[in-house]
Amino acid sequence: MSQSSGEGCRALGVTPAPTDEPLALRLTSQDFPCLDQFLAADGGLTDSPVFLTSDEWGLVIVANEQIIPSTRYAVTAELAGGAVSAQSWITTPPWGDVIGNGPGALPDGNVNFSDIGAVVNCFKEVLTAPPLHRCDIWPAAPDGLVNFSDIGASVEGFKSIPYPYAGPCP
Ligand SMILES: [Ca+2]
Repeated sequence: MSQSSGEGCRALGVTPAPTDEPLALRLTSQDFPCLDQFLAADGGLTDSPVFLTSDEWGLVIVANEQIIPSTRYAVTAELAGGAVSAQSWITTPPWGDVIGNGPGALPDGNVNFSDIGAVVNCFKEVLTAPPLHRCDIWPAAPDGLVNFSDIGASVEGFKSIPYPYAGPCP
């Protein structure tokens, strides 16, 4: 079984179960039937399967325009030849949800001042700030930067303003 977590409202974390056989990781979503792609080693998405061992995969962070808040994704581990080894499901936390309750805690489904503060800490490069992929929530394709726009996005999430961008299906 691969383990998956909603690392952030714009990021998935995927860790394949230990196996000697190389496997590919396929990403789909019941919410968006057009999404059917494979993970690349760097967390990008590609149309062709990439076969790696679980050691080579490690923890893969997927953070791009296909990963949007409050959406249920499925990750399927596939062996060469097409056999399915395991499937796991992940639901991303709501728009603006960056951290949970306590140091290093994953998003908990509530968007409050702690989440805004966490993005501010990322912006200020405070040592205890969450990792970049949790704070980099703006724009549609996260740009690898945390700036006032990301802070503003977390404030919008806190105000329950809907996620502004299209999903994985144009
Ligand atoms: Ca950003």
